[in-house]
Amino acid sequence: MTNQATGWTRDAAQALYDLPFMDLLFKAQTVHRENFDPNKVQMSKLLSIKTGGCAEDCAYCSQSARNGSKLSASKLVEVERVLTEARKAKDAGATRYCMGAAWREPKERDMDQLIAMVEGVKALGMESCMTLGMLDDNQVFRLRDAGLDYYNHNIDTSERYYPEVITTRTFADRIDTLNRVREAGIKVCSGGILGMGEEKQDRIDMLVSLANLDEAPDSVPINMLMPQADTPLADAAPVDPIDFVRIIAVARILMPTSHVRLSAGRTDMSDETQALCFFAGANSIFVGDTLLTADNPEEDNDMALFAKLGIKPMTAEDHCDHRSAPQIQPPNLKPFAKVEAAE
Ligand code: SAM
Ligand code: DTB
Ligand code: SF4
Repeated sequence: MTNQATGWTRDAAQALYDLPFMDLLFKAQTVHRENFDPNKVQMSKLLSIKTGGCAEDCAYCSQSARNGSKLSASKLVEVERVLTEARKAKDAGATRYCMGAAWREPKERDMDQLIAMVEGVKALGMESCMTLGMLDDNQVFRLRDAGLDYYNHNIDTSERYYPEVITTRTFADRIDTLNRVREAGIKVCSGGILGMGEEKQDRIDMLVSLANLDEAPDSVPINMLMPQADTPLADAAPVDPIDFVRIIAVARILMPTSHVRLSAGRTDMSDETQALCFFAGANSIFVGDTLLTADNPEEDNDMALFAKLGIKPMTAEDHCDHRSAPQIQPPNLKPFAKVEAAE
């Protein structure tokens, strides 16, 4: 089953966003329960396989050589080290291993090593994901033939706001790579970042663009900007947590069968904000104390939060079956007004 393009309009998405918070969350949770087990969250682990020295100028990124960041450029990590880390992630419960490189696009000389990484991760029984920048057809086919499950390539923001954030490649370039990946049969992971100075409308437009791709992405990471020293967005104003939860809820409603990932920025979120994000339909996180270069909550903290909320990690089998998840109904799903009328 595919995620059919939905034809969502900006007005319809905005009307959802502007609902009273309780109504929006009720709707999002209802859609969530129709498509997923609401008490399960998928866990992915990230590894930076090539850090720093990137030729692109993404204003949020610590790895751009153009941002004057002090992060030094590394070489592509050895396959064996990647697989050692992947084994540890699997033992800690992660079902997907995501390998990220600070590149505009991969070079031909790196392809054999990348393919060995995908094959090695697959051999461990984990899903594989890569985020390597733009890909041409030949690279897409080689990665697909190696067994790559997901490719992450974020649109990051609305088409309107995009040039304020990145000038070295266009919004259309990003969509081209996403289409190439999907047409080759690799699952698409695409989302964006809140907190880069964009307007509310840009956040909504970003979700509408994602929902209206030829197929909605299988996985939608929503990142809260983690301001990085020496970047143009180092002093960006924080995102209001309620606005963040609203975007998660709208993402869930616009893309009912996609995994919505509560991604970067959880170190600055309270347990309560994260719980609201899960209630609004987020059902995936990155685990482990480091993302690519930035901090992420310690594993113990995440497991304590899951225990408090009665959330269980999604297993590999759950992941395959998510679209036939039982439609679990909570008690008292009646709207408040009806409960009152009955008294
Ligand atoms: N170089 C590749 C690319 O940009 O496609 C892959 C790695 S890149 C770091 C992956 C994504 O991480 C970006 O598209 C962005 O959405 C997110 N990201 C990067 N830095 C971030 C930050 N400081 N805060 C929040 N999200 C960030
Ligand atoms: C995504 O949307 N977020 C992840 C993943 N895809 C590759 C990356 C977040 C990076 C946060 C900043 C850092 O670790 O450097
Ligand atoms: Fe490079 Fe990716 Fe960072 Fe942009 S987000 S500067 S492409 S590593």
